[in-house]
Amino acid sequence: MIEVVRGDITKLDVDAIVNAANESLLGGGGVDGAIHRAAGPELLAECETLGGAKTGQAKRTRGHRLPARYVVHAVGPVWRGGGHGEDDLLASCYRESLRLASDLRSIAFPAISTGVFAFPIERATRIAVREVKRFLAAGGHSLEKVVFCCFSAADEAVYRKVLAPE
Ligand code: AR6
Repeated sequence: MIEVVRGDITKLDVDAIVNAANESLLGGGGVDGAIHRAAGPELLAECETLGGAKTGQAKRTRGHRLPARYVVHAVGPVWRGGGHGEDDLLASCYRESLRLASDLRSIAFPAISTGVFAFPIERATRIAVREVKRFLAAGGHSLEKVVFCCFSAADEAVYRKVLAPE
């Protein structure tokens, strides 16, 4: 049910991909830039109707020119040392994204906040894995597959380590 893949999330044939966005929801660099480039200008036009989102929140749009039917735009926290609610805000991103995809069968996540926003990768991965496992176990959704899409081999190794049975 949980898979780890390495590559470009914009290429994945899943019902929804999650975007690591910022509060404007109007695009940026990193995975956000890649998703907007691949989805086409129709995605930005739809995002302009959303009125942004607060850190820890998520909003859903269509996928436009992406293989994925939907994009869930989640706003992760900027890492400020760990004492500013970063863990809870990141956990909230995963929960909100999963809730917005609970009518779908498959969703793929990037490593939210671990790029430009500088959240430590292993700490972020433990939160991501915990929230996904809890959500899947709680039921009340139609998800059959959750993909963690890693951009680097180093990130992939962290996900595989965190997901490995004890
Ligand atoms: N597919 C999968 N993962 C990717 C891709 C891709 N095509 N491109 C980058 N990554 P970041 P953040 C990985 O910086 O830290 C933007 O400007 C990347 O290697 O994209 O949440 C937004 O607009 C890293 O592992 O997101 C915000 O302002 C992960 O995606 C801000 O950056 C997240 O890195 C958000 O920062």
